[in-house]
Amino acid sequence: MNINWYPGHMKKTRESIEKNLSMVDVVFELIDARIPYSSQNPVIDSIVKDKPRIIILNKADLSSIKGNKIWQEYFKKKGLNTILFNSLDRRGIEELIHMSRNITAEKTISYEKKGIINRSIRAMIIGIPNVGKSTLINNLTGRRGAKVGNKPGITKSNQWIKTKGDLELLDTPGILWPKFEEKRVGLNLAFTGAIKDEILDRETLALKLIETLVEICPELLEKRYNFEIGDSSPLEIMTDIGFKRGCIMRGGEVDYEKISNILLDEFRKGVIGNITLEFPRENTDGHIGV
Ligand SMILES: Nc1nc2c(ncn2[C@@H]2O[C@H](COP(=O)(O)OP(=O)(O)OP(=O)(O)O)[C@@H](O)[C@H]2O)c(=O)[nH]1
Ligand SMILES: [Mg+2]
Repeated sequence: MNINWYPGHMKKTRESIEKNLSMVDVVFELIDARIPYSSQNPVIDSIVKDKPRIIILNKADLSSIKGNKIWQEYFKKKGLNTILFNSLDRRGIEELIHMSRNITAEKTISYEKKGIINRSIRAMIIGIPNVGKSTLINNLTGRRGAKVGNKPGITKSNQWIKTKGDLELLDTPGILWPKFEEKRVGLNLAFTGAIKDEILDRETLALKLIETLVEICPELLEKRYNFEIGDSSPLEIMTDIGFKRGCIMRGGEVDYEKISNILLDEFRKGVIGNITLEFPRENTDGHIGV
């Protein structure tokens, strides 16, 4: 999905998410475990307010184990419920449902006191584009997911889907705008494919990715492409990898477009390794802090 965000659009989006939030018991906030800072909406706290929230560090199958641990701790320390997740895998669902029940227990008890028993927990998924919202909805509902139809007092366009664990999920996720201001954030979003490649031409983007990987995990880059970095510049590295991978044009020059596409694609698929691109400042360890 290609969205151009402008102030009026953000206001409208915010209002529509807030309207939907008022109908749910818990919010599933999806962020990308490779770039937890860059992929979190800048005003998320003011949108969600005190509604119970679970931070889902999605695509945790692509980020590093160390990064996962550090970020999970980071959010926990902020008092937020956080789980590491892979939307493509069904195994995390139980934990998500369990956590949803726990953090909405008080509400459930107050309903039960009023005689309303076996009430489903209602949830909504929010996050920036491409973070995995639809994948999570599909995984939660599975093939048996049946629409439960409109509930009284709910605008017609909203459908609730019954999911595993007796959850009811709003079928339309809230698509939030990403952070824009910081250059590093823009790059991270482009590296992971959250924003379209057009912000930078792919060759420049791939060079920036090499520069970043040399800083964060030079050993993974060397291992994957079987070379030694030494004091090579990103362009020299790209040229080297290009030759190695046979990305050569007629005349013997490296096909930079082709090798750039390969590098970006392999990074996004996790082929280069499990890589977290940013860390909380207190855990930078010489890495990129936010
Ligand atoms: N490896 C991995 N890939 C994932 C995960 N979740 C989603 N994806 C992939 O990420 C891409 C985007 O997933 P979607 O579910 O379409 O994302 P979305 O948030 O619905 O995106 P928009 O509808 O554009 O806002 C797809 O190629 C998914 O297969 C995950 O946990 N791990
Ligand atoms: Mg989607």
